[in-house]
Amino acid sequence: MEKEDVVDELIQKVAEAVPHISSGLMHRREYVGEENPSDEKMMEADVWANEFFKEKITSIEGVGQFASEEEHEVTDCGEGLSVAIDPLDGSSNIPTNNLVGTIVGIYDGVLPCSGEDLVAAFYILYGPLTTVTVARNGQVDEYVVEESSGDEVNLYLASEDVEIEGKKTYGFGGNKSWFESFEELEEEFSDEFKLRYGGSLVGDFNQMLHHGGVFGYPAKEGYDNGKYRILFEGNPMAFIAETAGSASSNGDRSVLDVQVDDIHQRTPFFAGHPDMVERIEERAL
Ligand code: AHM
Ligand code: MG
Repeated sequence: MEKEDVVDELIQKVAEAVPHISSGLMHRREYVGEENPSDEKMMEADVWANEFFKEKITSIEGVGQFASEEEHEVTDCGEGLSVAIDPLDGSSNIPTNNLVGTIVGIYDGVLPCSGEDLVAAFYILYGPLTTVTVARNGQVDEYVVEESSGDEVNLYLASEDVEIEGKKTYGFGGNKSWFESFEELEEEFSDEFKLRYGGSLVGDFNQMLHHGGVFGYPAKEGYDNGKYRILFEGNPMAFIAETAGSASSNGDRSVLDVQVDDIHQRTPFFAGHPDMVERIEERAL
């Protein structure tokens, strides 16, 4: 199968899972007493969504590897592209019914590999509308997912060739443990820009994508490499940001340029207007 067709099928298969995932969250909001490879508590919904997506994705012809934020090892499943997924990003938002998402990176390389090997990336946002935001072939498009009959869904193109414009909002995670230099920078930003922060990478990034500005999660005390996992979160979102005409950074250079040696490697993460990202690079680290 051509790589383009594999990407198409991945988007379609993950979107088809949306009604099942949305309706299944209600009864899976308890923590299961286990930790994921990043030593974070797993909710029943995390485990269940991972299994569901894994089955769908590994059965696609043209997918060669599958890796998940919720699994220690990479699964080999044939020949072809490598898929890295954060099945439920922001799952700590589920009990309060705030935004969550699913993030998918599609790499043409053997995992772990760097963001330069990404051929496409997309995220699902489970919001008032469920949307799929896709970056590929130099363009970002946003689709609304609508359930149709049986297991099928329709994807309606809502915004074509989305570009990140302007500097309206800012938002940064991890505020209890920021380093002093970052606190100073945040104070400056709070005088100039409007704060929007919801505790979900997908939700917060999506807001920045539409309003313009910057979103990030810096290195902080106890987390010298930040919180986000580069393969499942940092790279796909950086790829979407850069494809939408803005910048990404780990505080020093584009997230996509960072060498990745470990499946669960973390990274500081910033994405948004190039001027704002540049100010972070100058001051924060
Ligand atoms: P998760 O994928 O395990 O849910 O973790 C990532 C989430 C992001 O969506 C969000 O930006 C961040 O963790 C919030 O972190 P914190 O709880 O430190 O504010
Ligand atoms: Mg996540």
